[in-house]
Amino acid sequence: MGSNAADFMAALHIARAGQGAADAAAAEAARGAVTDILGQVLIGVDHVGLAVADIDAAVELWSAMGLREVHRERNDEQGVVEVMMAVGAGTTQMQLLAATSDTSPIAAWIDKRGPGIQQVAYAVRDVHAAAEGLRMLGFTLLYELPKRGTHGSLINFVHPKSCGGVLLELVEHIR
Ligand code: MC0
Repeated sequence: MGSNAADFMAALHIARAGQGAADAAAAEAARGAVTDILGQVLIGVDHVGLAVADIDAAVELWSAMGLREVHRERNDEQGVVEVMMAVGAGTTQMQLLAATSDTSPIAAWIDKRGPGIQQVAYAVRDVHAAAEGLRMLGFTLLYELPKRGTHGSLINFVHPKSCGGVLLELVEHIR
C-alpha cells in the first residue's frame, strides 16, 4: 500500500468487502487490515486540549513553566477561543480552550467537571480515512464530514462513550 489518501481509502474499501465475509477468519483478517491501515494513518499526538475558565489566566499558568503561546484564534462553530501552547520544540502542544457561549461544549464541560483535560488530539495523514477506518471498527464519529479546526485544519471527533471515556480528536493539517 502507498501512503497517500487515495491509497488508504482504496485499502479500506478492500477491507470492507472482506468484513462482510461469511467466513469468520476472513472477516477477522479484514478487521486486522483496518487496524493496520489506521496504524499508518495516525501520525502522533498533536495536542492535549484543556477546558479553562479564563484564557489569559491559563496562558499565564502554563507560560510560567516554560510553554510558549504560538497561536490564538476564535472558532465560533466550535464555541471556543483557543490558544496553542508549544511544549519544548512544539511538536506536541497544549491547547487551552475557553467557551465563547453558554452552548459551547467547553461551557458544558466546565459546569459539570470544572477545568481539566477535555480531549486528546491525534494528527492524522487523512481525516476521511481515519474516520472511516474507526467507523468500520465500531467507533462512533461525531461528524459525518470533517469540520474546520485550528489553522484551517480538518477535524472530526470520536465520541467518548465509544472510546474508553476519552474525547478523541482527529486533526489533518492542511499545508
Ligand atoms: C462529554 N462526556 C465526555 C466528554 N464530554 N467524556 C469525556 N470527555 C469529554 N470531553 C461524557 C459525559 O460526561 C457523559 O457521560 C456523556 O459523555 C454525554 O454524552 P452526550 O450526551 O452525547 O453529550 P454531551 O452533551 O455531554 O457532549 C459531549 C460531546 C461534545 C463529546 C458530544 O462535547 C462535543 O460535541 N464535542 C466535540 C466538539 C468539541 O469538544 N469542541 C470544543 C473543542 P455520562 O457517563 O455522564 O453519561 S474545539 C477544538 O478542539 C478545535 C478548535 C480544534 O482543536 O481544532
